[in-house]
Amino acid sequence: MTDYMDVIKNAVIGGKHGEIKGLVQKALAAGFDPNALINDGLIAAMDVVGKDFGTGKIFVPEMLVAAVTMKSGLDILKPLLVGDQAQSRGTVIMATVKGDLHDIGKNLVSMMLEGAGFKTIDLGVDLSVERLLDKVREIKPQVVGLSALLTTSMPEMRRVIEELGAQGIRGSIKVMVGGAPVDRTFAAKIGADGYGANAAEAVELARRFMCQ
Ligand code: B1M
Repeated sequence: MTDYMDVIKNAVIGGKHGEIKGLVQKALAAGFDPNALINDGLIAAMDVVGKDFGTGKIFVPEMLVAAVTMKSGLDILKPLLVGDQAQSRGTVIMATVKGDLHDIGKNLVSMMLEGAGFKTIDLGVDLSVERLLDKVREIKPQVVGLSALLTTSMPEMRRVIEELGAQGIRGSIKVMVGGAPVDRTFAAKIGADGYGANAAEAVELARRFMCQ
């Protein structure tokens, strides 16, 4: 039997954009679990890509093609993760903070939240504090989820939390943060309500917020 997990991982690493959708479809037909394909195939591949970029083995164009390839793979898996939203568990606003264009992790968290029954409004990347605050006032979500992949964009998370406080709306909103350089200590230091190491933890956190 073909080990589609390895084939898919290598396809993302190699930026085989034209092949990935077919490979994911074949893996599903062969009985591979969608969540495993995401975690052990697509995400595992991006870890390798990140390391190769860090060591200078590859450069931004290769990293970009790998990201596009991963997104195409996710497109096939997304409908399988999104569940019944007839009864919304609550509203979550998701965004990647100002100065940061990385959106794969944030998209994954949004997908999993939707799958868990949350109404999820994804505001995209490079989101300014001002625009986010406007949206919070308009939508009145229970949870704001912030993603950052760059150490240089992490301080924007603190700015969002401070501004929510300055506008007098911090008390009615839970803020969760995540992204590769973020950790629990940083989350506590900036006054976030919680930190998710991955999409599953983010969903768990959002569920807990709804019970508080
Ligand atoms: Co960039 N990049 N990148 N990049 N990139 C990193 C982050 C880097 C670590 C690579 C490296 O050096 N090894 C490095 C950052 C170093 C640092 O800050 N210390 C880096 C750099 C330097 C850059 C540029 C500056 C490169 C340049 O131009 N010279 C540039 C910056 C652009 C900008 O943002 N202003 C840049 C650009 C890019 C691309 C555009 C080419 C592309 C992004 C494409 C896209 O997202 N549409 C890209 C990519 C693909 C990466 C790596 C390789 C992969 C990121 C990824 O998608 N991972 C990355 C290296 C790495 O992280 N290993 C790297 C897969 C994804 C599923 O994981 O996003 O961590 P992740 O999300 C996880 C968890 O973190 C968590 O759940 C997700 C699922 O498990 N999570 C949350 C995420 N958000 C959450 C929110 C939550 C809870 C959990 O609650 C709200």
